[in-house]
Amino acid sequence: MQDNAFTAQDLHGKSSDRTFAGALSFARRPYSKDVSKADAVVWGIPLDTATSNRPGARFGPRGIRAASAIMDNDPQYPFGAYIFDELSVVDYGDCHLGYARQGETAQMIVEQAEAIINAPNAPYLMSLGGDHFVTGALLKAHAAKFGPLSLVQFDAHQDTWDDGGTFAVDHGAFITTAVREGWIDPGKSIQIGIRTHAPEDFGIEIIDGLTLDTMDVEAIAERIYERTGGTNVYMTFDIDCLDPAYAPGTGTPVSGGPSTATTLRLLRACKNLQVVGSDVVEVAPAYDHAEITSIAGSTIAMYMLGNLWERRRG
Ligand SMILES: [Mn+2]
Repeated sequence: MQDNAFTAQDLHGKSSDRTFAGALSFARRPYSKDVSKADAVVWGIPLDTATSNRPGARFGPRGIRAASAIMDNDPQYPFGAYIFDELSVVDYGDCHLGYARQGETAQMIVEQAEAIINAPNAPYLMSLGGDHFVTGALLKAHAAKFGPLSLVQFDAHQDTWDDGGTFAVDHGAFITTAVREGWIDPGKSIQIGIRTHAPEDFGIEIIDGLTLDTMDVEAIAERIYERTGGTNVYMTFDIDCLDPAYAPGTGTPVSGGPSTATTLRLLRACKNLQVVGSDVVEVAPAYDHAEITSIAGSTIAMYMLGNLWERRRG
């Protein structure tokens, strides 16, 4: 049947939707607010009012979903299997936000995220931004459940700017808040691809963009495993980690980042991390060309689910 996003009878399996047609959800997974049978939940957070430069990431979830349509009907590369036959995934739709109520934004995200991850079956939550501020709220929700998290952050930016002592609605300051509030353990956290300077690093390890370019993927992964030491990891992927050649459609692009291929190899090398939640943020389709960035974002998101599928089947 057409339109698997709302006609599916089961959370598993593939759709028969043509790539160019049908109702869009992430990889044609069924839309549902019932997560009780889901191993993983995909959720959009269409917010871009925390951006310091170009807005537009509020259209990120829509762009990623559209680009993910092609990922459904064939086995997912490079996993060599149809991962959704075993991994049950629902698309929960988008976070409800009041764009004019900035002061309530964080709490709205936190409460809705908690409703998902604290369901009795404890589904894995993969969120689609939105600007990077959403990750602050997601860290708060996950830390309330799992305790202080080891953060693995792919990004051109440290996001450690002054938050003014509050949980500021700022996509460049949420790390400051997360460290102060104890949502992340900076001693077990690592940032990959950084190529800007912020005044603070809070002791978080950094593999900067130019250094990354000299390292092989296995060596980078080893540093990530050593740093996180088998603890609960939250993985956040700011699409501006990629070089603008591979991800032009984002709000704050910075030259000198890795290619999509290198990044995907790195994500595969990280498959044994104990990732308890993840997100892909800062995809801004208005600046994109030929869906380059949305395709990259949807592929990174699919790798996150593929790694989860592989980890769960042992
Ligand atoms: Mn960034």
